Amino acid sequence: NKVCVVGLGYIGLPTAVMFANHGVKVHGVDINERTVKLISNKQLHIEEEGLQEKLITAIDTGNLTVSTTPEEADVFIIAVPSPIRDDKSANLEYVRSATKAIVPYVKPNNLIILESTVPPRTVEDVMIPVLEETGYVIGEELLISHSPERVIPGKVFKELVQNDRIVGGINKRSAEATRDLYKVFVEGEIHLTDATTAEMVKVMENTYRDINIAFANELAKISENVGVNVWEAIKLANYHPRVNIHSPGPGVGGHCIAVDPWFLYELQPDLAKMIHLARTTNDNMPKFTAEKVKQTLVNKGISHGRVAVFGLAFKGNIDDMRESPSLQVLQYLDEQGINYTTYDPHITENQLPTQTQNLQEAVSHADMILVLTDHNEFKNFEPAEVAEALRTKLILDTKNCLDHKRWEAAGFEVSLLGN
Ligand code: SAJ
Repeated sequence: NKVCVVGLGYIGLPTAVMFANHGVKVHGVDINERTVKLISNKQLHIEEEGLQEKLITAIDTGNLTVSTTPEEADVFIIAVPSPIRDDKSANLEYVRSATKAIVPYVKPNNLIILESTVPPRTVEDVMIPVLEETGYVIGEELLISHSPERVIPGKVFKELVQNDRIVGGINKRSAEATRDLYKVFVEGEIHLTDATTAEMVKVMENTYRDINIAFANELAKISENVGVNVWEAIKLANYHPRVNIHSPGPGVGGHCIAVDPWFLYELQPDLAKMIHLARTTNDNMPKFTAEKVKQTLVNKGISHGRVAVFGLAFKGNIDDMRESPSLQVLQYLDEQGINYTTYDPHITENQLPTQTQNLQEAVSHADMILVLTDHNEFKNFEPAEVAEALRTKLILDTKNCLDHKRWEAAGFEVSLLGN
């Protein structure tokens, strides 16, 4: 078997490397020349635990080659972005163009798998019409399926192996061929269904999480007004065997949870009421957070404060700040006329004018530390190391990730989102 993986991002590259390190010949394709050059030099354009050494092995054994153009193969895996546009409609142009790009290389008996998360019916209505251009009989000569990726950034290699996998074929043969392929490294169960159901399942999973987080955020706001610590309350509620409330926070970022619910809304806006409300609730959290910053400063008699913002990535222990709620919090801080510096040990290139790689510089003359992501580095901080540099020792922990007793011992007044 030879596999051609189209799209070498957060999903495509780990997947390509996994197949290659299980003895499968893999050709990886990306339209970005810089990405291809880096990977062929065994260098990474993304951060993921374990990826570096696995990439080195994959290239050194000769099992993984990369270029900007597809090659003939037995299996094609498409793992390209499927974002939303400004008007929240699904942008399927990458899926369409990746499918078009493989058309000249496809041969009878090939299997084509879409891994990108897409609105239900995309395989049937977008991919199949493009693949019909090959002239091969769909479902007979060409097998097609959707096997949505379900791995979480930061734990990709563990989850690629251990998670159950959903495989939706356009027919039984397609589903079974896809299952046989992933069996090479998947230890979780592989569940077979049809392509449209698989698309629906994936979007449902992320929407479930979005709605649950929105619920937690609503509880956080209510708790603030009734004098309850929402974190304590959620922890206690979750001791119930049938309750699993997620955590509140400064917003929902990333390219999945904040995107996929819009796919369902676009399909059925009149029916997707709860989905829409949850999405807008979560989208309002950066504003709520910035207002809380302002209020906390005002309560201390500080009208034009300076804030040291800790965390730009969209969540803890990753290097990805695309669609990060932190960026929106900064925008609202600007609107409130609050000065800030930003510090994130995982974003090693300065991408913002306010960004510094120097912790002391970040906290120097600040009136507050605002924690927006739960990086391990923040949890392990020694408060005494920074305490002297601040003008006012306030800390607002929006992720409830710090050891508050230690910070209080160093003279800090600690506030929480949802308390
Ligand atoms: N967040 C909260 N509260 C929580 C959990 C998360 O505010 O209780 C925030 C995070 O801080 C972050 C955002 O939500 O800003 C999204 O983070 P996440 O950890 O929930 O999810 P992603 O986007 O990294 O990955 C999700 C996963 N989906 C599910 O857990 C159902 C992953 O398994 C998917 O593969 C991935 O989306 C994807 O690619 O679709």
